Amino acid sequence: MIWNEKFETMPLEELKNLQSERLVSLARYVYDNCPWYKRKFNDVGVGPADIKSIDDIVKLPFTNKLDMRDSYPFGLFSRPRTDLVEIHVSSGTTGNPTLVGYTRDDISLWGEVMARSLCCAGAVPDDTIQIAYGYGLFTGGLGAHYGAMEMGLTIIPTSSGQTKRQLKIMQDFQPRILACTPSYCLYMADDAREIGIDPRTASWKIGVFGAEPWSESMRSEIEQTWDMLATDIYGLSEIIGPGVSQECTYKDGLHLYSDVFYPEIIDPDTGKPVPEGQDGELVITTLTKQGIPLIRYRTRDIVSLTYEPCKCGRTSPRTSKIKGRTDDMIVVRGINVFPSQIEHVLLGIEGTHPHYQLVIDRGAHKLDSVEIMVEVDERIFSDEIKRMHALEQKIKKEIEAVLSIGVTVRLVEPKTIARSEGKAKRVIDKRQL
Ligand code: DLL
Repeated sequence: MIWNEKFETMPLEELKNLQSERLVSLARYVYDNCPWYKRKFNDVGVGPADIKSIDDIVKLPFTNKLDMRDSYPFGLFSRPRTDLVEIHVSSGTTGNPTLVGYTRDDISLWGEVMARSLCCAGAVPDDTIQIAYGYGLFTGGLGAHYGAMEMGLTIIPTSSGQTKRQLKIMQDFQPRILACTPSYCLYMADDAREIGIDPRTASWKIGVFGAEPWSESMRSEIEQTWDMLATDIYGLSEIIGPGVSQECTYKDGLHLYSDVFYPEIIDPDTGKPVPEGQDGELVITTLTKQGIPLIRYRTRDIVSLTYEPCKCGRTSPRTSKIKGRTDDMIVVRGINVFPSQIEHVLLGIEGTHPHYQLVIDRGAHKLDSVEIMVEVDERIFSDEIKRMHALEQKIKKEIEAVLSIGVTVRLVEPKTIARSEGKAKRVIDKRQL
């Protein structure tokens, strides 16, 4: 399969009927097969018979990451462990990790939505894809792999890391598609130059980048550096992995496969829906998954959603790029700070790189301090102190204007900030909150 024309271009009214049918079966399925859901439904006094259409979804309770951790390992599953053919784990900072498992049909679904995504990004069956997302418990590598298999691409499963080898493989086999985190893609440009490769001559012409937040400015930087089309892919392990939504070549929002993943956008504080086009927390119900179906799962990711038709002809609703998280947002001296705001400023300043790290600390006077380490060009770093100081002040002034809090800026040499071959670590919070 290359894409699913029937479901991806279905008139909205028909789509709604399909979603309704699927929700009715889902409510019955989890109630009958997962004691955890039965209890949860009973607690709020709702049963499968109350669910007659997709509009009834609001009667059902939300689920969240804590529910998954508390029922670790298999409490939220609707199928016995013996029906699962694969298990993945999403890393967490505290407590139990989040375990997800797939039946054979779930893996087929994953392959299909990832194939839809690769096609949406512009891949064609004759293409070769280099998959530099990590393979293993992380869902990035294998998810992209199943989609590429489904679509019939030639796969180079390099996984993440060993950058020089990635570059050699790119030069030798000339893949047109690259799948990895956006920060790793930029990181590879440094190594390319170091070994004498001009990134603009690389064979990669389409990037399928996700797993971490990245801004429009970072997109331009990647596109200019590598002379490629950089598209955004979104997903999360709990729902399926990568392949929940993906940008088409118009790059005007991410097409969310709502025939299988039903989206709602809510106000994170009240749980109530927000009007179309407004920012809120993305909540997803997996309409057809078998192993660990999730009902109204709170992703904590902030987006807006539109049902306006797209120029590409797909009717699926589109989300904005992920604008932040309800939980990763850092609050400093009472002000909400999103790392993406800082990235945006840096990308607009000549000589700086989007490699940065925020270090937040709480001093003796109980005042939070924010230090921003920013990598700058070699050329600037070896310049006179006076010029470096001026650049530091410029960055400081611009960031303070955007964040409305005082910060210190420290310029550091290229490659000072620890690189990740997976998701970039942007914030070090030393406060004991
Ligand atoms: O990151 C799945 C994935 C792999 C998506 C490869 C795309 C590509 P988790 O490790 O469970 O799964 O992390 C999910 O990462 O809730 C978002 O906060 C963040 N995230 C994923 N994609 C994007 C994106 C994978 N395109 C969490 N933009 C999600 C911003 C993203 N954030």
